[in-house]
Parts: sequence; C-alpha cells; structure tokens
Amino acid sequence: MSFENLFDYSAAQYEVVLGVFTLTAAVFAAVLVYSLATAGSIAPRYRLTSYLTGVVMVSAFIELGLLALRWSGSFSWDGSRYVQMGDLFSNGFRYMNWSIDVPVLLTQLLIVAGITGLAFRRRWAAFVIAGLAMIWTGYVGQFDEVSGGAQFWVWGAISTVFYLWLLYVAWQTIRDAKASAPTEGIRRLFSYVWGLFLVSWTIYPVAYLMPQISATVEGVVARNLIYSFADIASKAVYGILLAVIAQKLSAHRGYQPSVEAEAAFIDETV
Ligand code: RET
Repeated sequence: MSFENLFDYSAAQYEVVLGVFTLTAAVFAAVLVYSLATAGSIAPRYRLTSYLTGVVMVSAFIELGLLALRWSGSFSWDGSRYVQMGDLFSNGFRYMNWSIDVPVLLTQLLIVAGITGLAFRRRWAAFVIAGLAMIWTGYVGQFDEVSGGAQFWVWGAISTVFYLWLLYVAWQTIRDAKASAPTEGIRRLFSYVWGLFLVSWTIYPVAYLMPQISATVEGVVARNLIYSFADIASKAVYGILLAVIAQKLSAHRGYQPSVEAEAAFIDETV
C-alpha cells in the first residue's frame, strides 16, 4: 500500500497535489504538440526522437490523468479534512508508466547520440534489460513501503544495482556522442543532457525512500511534488533538449527543409 493512504489532508494539501497532477498532465499535452510540430525541422536519421517524445507524452499524460482521478476517488471531504475513503491511492501506476517511458527515453538518447549498427543493438538491449529489471524489482519493493521491512530494502537494493548499470551505459553513450559532436556548442548540449539525466533520474529513488525519510503529510505532498518535477525534467525538458540537439546536428549536415520548401514554392509561383 502507498503511504499516501495513511493520512488526512487539509483542503490546501489535497488541492496542491491534485493541482500538480493536472499541471503535469497539461505540460505533457503541450510538449506533445511541440514535438510533433518541430519534427519536420529534424533530418530523417534523427527524426524518430520527436515521435518518441510524442509516445512518452501520450503515455505520461494518461498516467497523470489517471493518478488525478485516483487521488480524487481516494479521499473525501468530511466537512473539515479530506479523509481516506473509497479507493486506495497507488503509486504503482507510475511504475507501469515507466515500463514504457524508460526504454523509450533511452532509445531517444541512442538515436540523437548517432549510435548505429551493432553498438546500437547491444546498448539498446542493455538499456531495456537494466531499465525493466530496475522498475519491476522496485515495484515489488514499494508494496512494503509503509512498514519498510526486508521486502522494501532488499528489492530496492537490487533495483539500485540495475540503475547503476543503466547509468554506466548512459554515460558511455553521452561520452561517445560528445566525442563525435561536430561543434563545441553541441558538445556542451550533450553535457547538459548528462546533468539533466543524472539529477532527474536520481530523484525517483529518493521518492521511493520518502516514506522512510518522512512518514508525514508533508512527506506525501513533497513526494508528489518531486515526482512531478522529476517527470517534467526527465521526459519533457529532456525531449525538448534532444530535439534541439537533433535540429543542430541536422542543420550542421546541411538539412534545411524550410529553406528548400520556400525555394520550391518561389519556383512554382514565378
Ligand atoms: C526505483 C526503486 C528504488 C531504487 C531505484 C529506483 C529507480 C527508479 C528510476 C526511475 C526512473 C524513471 C523515469 C521515468 C520517466 O518516465 C525503481 C524507484 C534506483 C531511476 C526516468
């Protein structure tokens, strides 16, 4: 059971959590439009990253929408507080969403890093195996988050081993991307990707530990705020940053769709 169910909430606490869920869903809807609208400015070899951001945005939008519905179905106003009633709130939905988003986010990294052939297949397999093993072992552990017994700590530790493997392969990939980047500016952007990746992904295990760090109402509100912060950073900001890098790489390789389209249009009209 998620520790959210242990507490009663003031109107403000309840609304802040619900508001952040809906805000996060709205950000995902906006970035979905952005990534589809800008896909045409990216050369075909990198363009899949835009559509994969679209996949992540749709799945995360659905997840946050469901979490918002679940939150409102789990607590009822009793005249002075929101008290647990009806459904049980569950963070397990998040883990199901990560099962889609984690492999997709890592695939985007390989595409924009320009990794191809056998290296692509090897790293993709490592990412998918490490990512899913990390999520599903953590999923088993989180069922025990309220009592914080052996199930919580042992599965959390196993999950962390897979996370460290995943981080190592991500670091290798970004190192290779920097080595082959054609300009200093693009190299710098890849450094930002690494910083964003490391910080935003590492927030998730902190959120996992939250019931042990602070089993309080404030701890619940804080956990859901930091989950949303991490979600926006690791999915939306990351997707935009990769699209910007892909645009710059495309331009560097002489891909100028808008200029060509404009020239064709002028040719036709004169
Ligand atoms: C768990 C369990 C405890 C140990 C560790 C974890 C790591 C989770 C991570 C999740 C990343 C999710 C992302 C989702 C984006 O859609 C499973 C909480 C290390 C790193 C990036």
